[in-house]
Amino acid sequence: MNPRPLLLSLLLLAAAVLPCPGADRPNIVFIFSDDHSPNAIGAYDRWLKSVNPTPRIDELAAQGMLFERSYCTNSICGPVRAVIETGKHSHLNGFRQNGDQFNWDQPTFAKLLQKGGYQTVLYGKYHLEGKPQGYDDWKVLPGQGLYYNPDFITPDGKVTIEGYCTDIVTDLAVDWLKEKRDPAKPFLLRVQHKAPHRNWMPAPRHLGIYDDVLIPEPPTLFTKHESQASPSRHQELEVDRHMDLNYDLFVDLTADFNQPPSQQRQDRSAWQNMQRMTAAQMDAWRAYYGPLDKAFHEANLYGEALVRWKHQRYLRNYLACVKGVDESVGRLMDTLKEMNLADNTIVIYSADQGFYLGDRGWYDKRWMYEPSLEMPLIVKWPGVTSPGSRNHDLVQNLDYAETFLEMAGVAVPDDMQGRSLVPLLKGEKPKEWRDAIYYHYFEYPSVHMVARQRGVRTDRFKLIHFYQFGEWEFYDLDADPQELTNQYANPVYATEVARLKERLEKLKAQYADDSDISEMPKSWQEEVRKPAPKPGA
Ligand code: SGN
Ligand code: CA
Repeated sequence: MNPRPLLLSLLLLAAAVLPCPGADRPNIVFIFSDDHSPNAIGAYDRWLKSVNPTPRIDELAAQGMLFERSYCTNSICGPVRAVIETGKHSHLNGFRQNGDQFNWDQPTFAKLLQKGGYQTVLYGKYHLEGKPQGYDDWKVLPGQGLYYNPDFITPDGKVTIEGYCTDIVTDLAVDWLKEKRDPAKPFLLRVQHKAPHRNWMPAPRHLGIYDDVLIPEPPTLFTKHESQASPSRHQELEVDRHMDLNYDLFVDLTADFNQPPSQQRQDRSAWQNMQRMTAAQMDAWRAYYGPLDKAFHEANLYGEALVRWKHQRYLRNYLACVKGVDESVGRLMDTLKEMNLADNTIVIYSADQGFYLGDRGWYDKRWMYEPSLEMPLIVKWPGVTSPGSRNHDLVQNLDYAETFLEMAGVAVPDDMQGRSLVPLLKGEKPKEWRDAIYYHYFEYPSVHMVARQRGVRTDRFKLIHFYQFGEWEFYDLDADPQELTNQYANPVYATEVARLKERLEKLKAQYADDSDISEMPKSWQEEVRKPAPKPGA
């Protein structure tokens, strides 16, 4: 037998199954911000659209695919990121809540990409603690990171970089693209912003950019949560009762930053950020906020008028932070074009979860209600995603690792729990795409006091179980997209409620979530109101 044809077929087979080492595999730029609600992205066409908050992200959406039903698995920073690294739910990857320590020794998609011949780089906020593995270069913010003149942890130790965090992280990425990458290899470049996370501190050049605009209010700013389970009324994230004028909105903060604030505030981010400002940065802040504070004190507001004023100030600051992120996306796209990389580079924009921008009267996230369950997701893949397309399938951060691997032609491990989005990006509608997503939030009691919850969401219905309290909620999202009327006890929905309960059990089994849910809430006094640690302790 002539061995030639056999050899040829073996070579062809190898070429089909092994990732090809050439530079023709697509590069991936993954831009990930923190707490950026789809409501604050123009392309999502929601209630803040008139403000035109994100012209450059909208440009990305016009060139790629926008996911309308993109949801997180556990609406809080570290856990969402751990799921992205591993393609596994929180109960399996071990990072259930902020403050947990990510086990970097477990398999991650970045390690697999690296093995598959990709250069892998991570800059900015990661919030997983520990030394990142799977990255050729990394510079990450410790913990939440700071907006002004932040520290970075690097393979060579800690460095402080002067400037505004969003700009610095973008500079690191642009510099890597221009000066450091190996042009012979495809790459994964992760650009991860702190913005627009609390405390919403804009760059000096963006202070006041929305002062001439009356920011729209969400329709649920004054919702009372009357039909909801009790946890909705016993949280600590209301614009009215919990958003602090001084700490969150900087009223009078610029006037006395040289005086140590109360012990409780010293270890919190706003004060640390103020302390770090250069004289020029602080002057810009005083010049901007000083006159506004004076006018605020003179107006002597209370009740609903005060809530409305806080909401305006909150969103002006938040959207000014978003502006920095939007400019970053623009700079990265411009750089790729300038370097002739745009045609072979996939650009992804996403954020770790949604955020309440006054929706339901709240700020922050954590709940399974839509404003915090959602994650923005926009993907431009030249030659693959149809420009300006919109996908309506149920997708999650659980799918990202698998997606990156398939994009790079690297095999997806069997124990990852999500599904690659590549077919969806190609415009295909795979048979048996998931018809429900599973959610489990663990961090309670903790800051903002949002109860543990888990649940299931289908196209049309949502069931939430506040299991420590034995309470349930059920929504018909078609009839009630704002989730204002809990239909759990309504006999009209009894069959659907029973069906979703069953679905929840099946998902629990499918994802092997055997978390102990019998744990009862610990006392607020004992767990949350512990004295603040001493600075430096
Ligand atoms: C900090 C914030 C909270 C926020 C958590 C989690 N307080 O504790 O408002 O919910 O982080 O955010 S702050 O005083 O630091 O602003 S996450 O996005 O990192 O999960
Ligand atoms: Ca976050």
